[in-house]
Amino acid sequence: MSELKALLFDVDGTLANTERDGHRVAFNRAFKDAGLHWHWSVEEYGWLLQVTGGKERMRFFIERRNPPVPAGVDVDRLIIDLHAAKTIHYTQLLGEGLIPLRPGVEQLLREAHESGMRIAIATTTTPENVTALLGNTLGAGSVDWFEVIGAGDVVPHKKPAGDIYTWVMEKMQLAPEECLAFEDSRNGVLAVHDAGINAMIITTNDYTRDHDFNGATTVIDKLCSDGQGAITLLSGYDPQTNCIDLAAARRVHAAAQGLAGKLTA
Ligand code: XBP
Ligand code: MG
Repeated sequence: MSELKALLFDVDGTLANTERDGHRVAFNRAFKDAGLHWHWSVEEYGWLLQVTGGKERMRFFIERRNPPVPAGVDVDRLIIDLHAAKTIHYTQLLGEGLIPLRPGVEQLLREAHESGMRIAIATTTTPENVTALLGNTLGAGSVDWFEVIGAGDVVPHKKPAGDIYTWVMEKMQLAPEECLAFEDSRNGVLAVHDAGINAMIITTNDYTRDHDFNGATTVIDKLCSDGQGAITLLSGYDPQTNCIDLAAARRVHAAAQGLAGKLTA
């Protein structure tokens, strides 16, 4: 059996609930600044989340919803400019400190960092957004806890393709069976599997609760119990804990390899 050597984290929806009150709000501000009469409601944004990547999501919106686009505007240019403006709005929103990490995330990251467990990021979002989230929640310097940050356009195909996970593992010289991934969405599950990784913990959120998580090792509603209650196991292997720490992460990793219960301390 392969030993667990690294934890690979998705960002949006997994480390923090960034989509509804972060990315969505930033997109709407960018649309307004550009004089566009576009607005993404909470519900509409849930539908748009089927496409990962902000630029790709705007293109999908234009193609499928046919919103008013000023005459003579080059759509490719418009998307690039809107996305740049959106990134500025998003990082400003994070700077206001209104988007916290999800329960248990800081605890697990700190334990991993302090004990020398290798950690990395595998996300479709823009690199500046990752740095801003980590800096504004865990503090300046926390970005250095991560051996590799795989983000945004560094790979040609975003999730559900596995490219970003493959890119991260190549940089870290890791095999898929040495990794445990943390995701929150169906696109995340598909990306993790496409990269050949079997072990994964899903933490659901309001936008992803009803997704198909078939193939995930453990599906729970949060990493740790909080003021709202205990962890609920939604499907898969029961990590038998109220907080996913490194010991629980190792159990899930072992379970994914079909060796649940055989792991020695
Ligand atoms: C995250 C995304 C991203 C963000 C926006 O997906 O889909 O597109 O919504 O980021 P995942 P950018 O959590 O599966 O990585 O606008 O910076 O692309
Ligand atoms: Mg996500």
